[in-house]
Amino acid sequence: MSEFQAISNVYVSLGSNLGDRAGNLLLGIRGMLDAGLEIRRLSNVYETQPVETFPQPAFLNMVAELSSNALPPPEQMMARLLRVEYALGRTRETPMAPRTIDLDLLLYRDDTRNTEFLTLPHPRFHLRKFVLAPLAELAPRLVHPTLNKTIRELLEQVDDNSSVKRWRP
Ligand code: PH2
Ligand code: MG
Ligand code: MG
Repeated sequence: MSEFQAISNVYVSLGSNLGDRAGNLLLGIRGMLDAGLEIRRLSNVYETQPVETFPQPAFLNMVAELSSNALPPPEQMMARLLRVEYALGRTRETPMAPRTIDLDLLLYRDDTRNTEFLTLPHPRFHLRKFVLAPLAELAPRLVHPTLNKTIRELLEQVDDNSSVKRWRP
């Protein structure tokens, strides 16, 4: 195998706005590692204003880049992410309610899917500055598989004026 591997193009967004937000992000990362998902790089952490939802506490958001080593297929990967969420006390009684942890599969290489269980690429991430800003740190030149624009272009063009700031504890 080549020593120089291509960028894996598998990205997960992490978000928390309930309880110990930074601690929950760390537990989310730990949970993904324990679930056998190899994380290659992490973005910085951002404090972000809630969007597309009723008023609620500010989020901490970040993005993880996964290594393609031993990567499970997308559905299995989503199932593992849901298990990590559940283990960290995530409930789904009220849609869009504040959450201890949210793990969203943004991109799985160039795969596209549209089932009840999983849509790929994530159908709204290109509209969300809280995803595009951390993702652009890791992969500015990555091309969105269906929109055919780079992450940097999507961030420059996004119609989202919500506050997204580097988090400093
Ligand atoms: N997640 C949502 C809806 N709105 N807003 C911010 N700032 N961060 C999030 O992670 C987020 C959101 C649905 O999952
Ligand atoms: Mg989400
Ligand atoms: Mg989610």
